[in-house]
Amino acid sequence: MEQKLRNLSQEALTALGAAHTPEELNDIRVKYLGKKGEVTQVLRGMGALSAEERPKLGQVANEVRVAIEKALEERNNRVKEAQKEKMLAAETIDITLPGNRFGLGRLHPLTQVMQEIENIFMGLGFKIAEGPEIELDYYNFEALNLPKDHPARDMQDTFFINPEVLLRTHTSPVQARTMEKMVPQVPIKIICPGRVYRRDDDATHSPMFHQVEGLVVDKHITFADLKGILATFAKQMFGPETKTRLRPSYFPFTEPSAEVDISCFNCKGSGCRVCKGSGWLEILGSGMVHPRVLEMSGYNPEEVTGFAFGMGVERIAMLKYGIDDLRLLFDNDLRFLAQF
Ligand code: 2U9
Repeated sequence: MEQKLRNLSQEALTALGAAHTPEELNDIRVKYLGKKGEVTQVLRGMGALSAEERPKLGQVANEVRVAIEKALEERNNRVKEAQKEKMLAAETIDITLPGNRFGLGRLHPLTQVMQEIENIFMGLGFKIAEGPEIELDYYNFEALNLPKDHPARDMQDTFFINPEVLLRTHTSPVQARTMEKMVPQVPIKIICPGRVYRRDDDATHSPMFHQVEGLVVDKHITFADLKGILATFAKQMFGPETKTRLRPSYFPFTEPSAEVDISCFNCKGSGCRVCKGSGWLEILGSGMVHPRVLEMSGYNPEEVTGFAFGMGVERIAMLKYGIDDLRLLFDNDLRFLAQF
């Protein structure tokens, strides 16, 4: 019986050495020291022993019990400690690691160019005027000297919503509305930035694009004012060395009309890839407001005159940044946009 106790003790201590969880430890405690445990069973069997054998064996049994209990406690402490260490290791936060940076957003290149144009004209005393993108045929065409049967309407392929309502093909209706609202007051000195729509879609045309148009109406406004303002704009937008040249042109809402070219900012006029060898780049259209247009909104063309101009923002952005396909501006590919 004594040998059996010693064997059990050895067995229990070996099992404890291999236990790694509180559950395993508890199972071992129950197996050897529980009410029906193996050591307990041996102790119960002691009644059958003789009076001489009993104290001796009692002592051994007690030693075995104490040894197992002690080993249990020690192992329990070790297991708890190991679990705590494992938890701490798993929960470690290295506060010296660099954080995850948020990518900084930026303005779309078109917005940047638009704001640059707006700032230049605001610096020259212009106010910003805005109007609806869904427009009446009247303000988009009629009030701009483009009656229904006018052949010049063919110049713009229009998205009509119904025969009287359309997506504006230029921001000119904003100027027409402003004149109608202001008449007979002068001066008017506004720029009209915004989206416009035309049925056109290729590497240099988009069905939606952006314009900035301008209008000045006052007494004694001449072609020299037009030239001075637009030359100043060109220098501020493309650099102080920029030269301007005017070429005769035709628009139904201006007379006379002129296209404005700037000296190529890339080759300074000697001819290169950007200006296709000519030394000049077309940047906008302009002209003196047609007397009929002034009359349509109630101004007397004998008393006031005006000049107007218009530019495509995408074209300006493409020239300025050397972009060769307009569609890049609308694809929203961050690899492209992040370059500006
Ligand atoms: C009113 C009177 C006159 C606006 C003008 C242009 C010339 C012009 C084009 C440039 C490139 C449009 O984006 S584009 O295709 N525009 O050339 N626009 S004069 O003239 C006006 C406007 C409103 C009441």
